[in-house]
Amino acid sequence: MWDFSLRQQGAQKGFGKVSAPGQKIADSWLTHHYGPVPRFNPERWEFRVFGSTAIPGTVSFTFEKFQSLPGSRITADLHGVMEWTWPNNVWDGVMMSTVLDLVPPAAGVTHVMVWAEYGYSANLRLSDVLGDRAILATHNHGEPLSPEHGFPLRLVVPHLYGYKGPKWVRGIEYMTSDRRGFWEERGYHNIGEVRYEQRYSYQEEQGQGPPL
Ligand SMILES: Nc1nc2c(c(=O)[nH]1)N[C@H]1C(S)=C(S)[C@@H](COP(=O)(O)O)O[C@H]1N2
Ligand SMILES: [Mo]
Repeated sequence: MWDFSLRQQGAQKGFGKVSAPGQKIADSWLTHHYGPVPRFNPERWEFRVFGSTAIPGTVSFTFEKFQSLPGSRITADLHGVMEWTWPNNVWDGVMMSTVLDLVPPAAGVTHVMVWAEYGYSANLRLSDVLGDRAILATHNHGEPLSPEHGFPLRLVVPHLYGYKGPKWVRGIEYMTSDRRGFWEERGYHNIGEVRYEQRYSYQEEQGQGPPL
């Protein structure tokens, strides 16, 4: 449940209230990830869309090309599964739906795997990344992401816990069935929806994830 004192503290800082069950407002923007922070190499960097694309083949974007895609902005809280919330982030970047329009998935696609540096991955239902639900963010509050927060590109999916949003994103795989990503294989909920507090894989009900 909400910790009222922390919520008040957040409100005094102008953060407003936490709109998610079981979360507390953090005092600062924590960093949370497994492994080292990768270095960005603009010559080598590419963003690949592959798997079950409508037109077979991989589509690759350089960073320059990616930056020239139509941009969008959303404002949203970032909810860590470990119960902290960093509220009211303004994210600029490219909507996942923009990428899906540019590189249409094949008819049978139901899920995507978002891939990051060093093999980190997160699986998402296609429905979780449509419309304005998911943004491939390059900026936070108008500033380029810092290296530890995912520069040059991270996925933000506000209605899902933070582990569903890879930092240092390098590609998207279109999938015709579900497959677990990095944390989803290691005890975290396959769907991870914040409003239902879907934190751990033991909470999964029949049909919410592939067998562990
Ligand atoms: N590549 C990568 N992205 C990642 C992670 C990770 O381990 N590796 N951790 C996730 C988790 S668990 C959270 S809560 C958020 C935290 O984002 P932040 O460090 O910017 O607060 O990043 C997510 N993105
Ligand atoms: Mo997290």
